[in-house]
Amino acid sequence: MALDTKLFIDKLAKEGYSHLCVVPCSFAQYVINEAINNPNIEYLPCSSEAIACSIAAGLKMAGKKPIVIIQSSGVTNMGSCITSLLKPYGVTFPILSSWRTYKFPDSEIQHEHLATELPQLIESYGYENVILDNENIDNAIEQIELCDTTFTIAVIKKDSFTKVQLDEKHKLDLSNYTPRSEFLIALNNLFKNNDTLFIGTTGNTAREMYSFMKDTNNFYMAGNMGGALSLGLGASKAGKKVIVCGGDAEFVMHMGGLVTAGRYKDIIDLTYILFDNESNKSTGGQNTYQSHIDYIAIAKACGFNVSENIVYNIEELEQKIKNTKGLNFMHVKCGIDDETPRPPIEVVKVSKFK
Ligand SMILES: Cc1ncc(C[n+]2csc(CCOP(=O)(O)OP(=O)(O)O)c2C)c(N)n1
Repeated sequence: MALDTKLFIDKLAKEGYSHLCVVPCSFAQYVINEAINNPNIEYLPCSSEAIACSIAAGLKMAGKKPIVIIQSSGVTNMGSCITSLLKPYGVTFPILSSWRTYKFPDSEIQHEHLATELPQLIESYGYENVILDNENIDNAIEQIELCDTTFTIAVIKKDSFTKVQLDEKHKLDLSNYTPRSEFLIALNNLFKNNDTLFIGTTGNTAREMYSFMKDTNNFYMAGNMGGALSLGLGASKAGKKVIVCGGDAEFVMHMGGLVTAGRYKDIIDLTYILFDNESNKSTGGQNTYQSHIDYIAIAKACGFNVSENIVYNIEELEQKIKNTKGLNFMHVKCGIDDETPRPPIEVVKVSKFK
């Protein structure tokens, strides 16, 4: 059984819920689609769960009725906001978290811990947890009302909502951009059997690297979304030449890492290639709604050497990536490839870089 997603959002809007502050999770894909489609509730995309939580607190404290929707891995990111703002100030609003499962030897090892420990984590914050009723919509709404007034987090199980497609007007058209696979193949050819360390970020970048960069020295970071640049900084401070292949949603999650990296710009060999497909491909293709930001200007302001122009084709990337030194940033616009398989657990679970 699954809840009727359109009815669910309609009922939330009727109860006066005004904003959905979201970091996407594939479990909530259809709720997100309907929130974007439905003009009676505002979809508020957030670059991290910590940010979603603080925005919702601000909305609630100013008289609105927000709801936060996130993935279980993001409950960790919200810890500071929960323990040092929501709890001490007595601010409540519904937080709906997916509950990602894990079964060995699935390579989504980022979910292994919370697959069993999520309730304990929530309880350690001083919150109750309830499993969102996915059979009775009125019960589900009642549970959300409870979360609005008490310290309770509602946990969403897989397949809890019926399918809803995005309305045509909200769909992205990336057909004019070169697919990311072609850029990755070019990198593979350039860095074949070279000891440059490639770090692939959570989301589809790492997955696609596994299919299209078979001959390079790759580390596939399945979780720790937003941490790739800083992981690369650590490795480059330890003497490695590093290229991070990132995504536009991953890039903004812990953007403070740019400030730290910039401090070491003269003594490291680190390049961040932002593969910007304007979407969260791996959680259902939701628009990241980041077209208002100038990635190149941000990196430049933090001390990175930047290619002043956005890269649209393979030749431009090849030219710019050759002989890079120091701290560099490239903004590559790319299209969407078909789904590729996840790297298997034995290539993901590596505790030391080659
Ligand atoms: C802390 C945290 N929040 C949310 C997620 C869920 N998540 C996994 S990948 C992803 C989006 C990645 O998008 P992007 O970086 O643009 O890469 P793409 O998949 O488009 O290649 C999200 C939101 C997560 N893994 N961790």
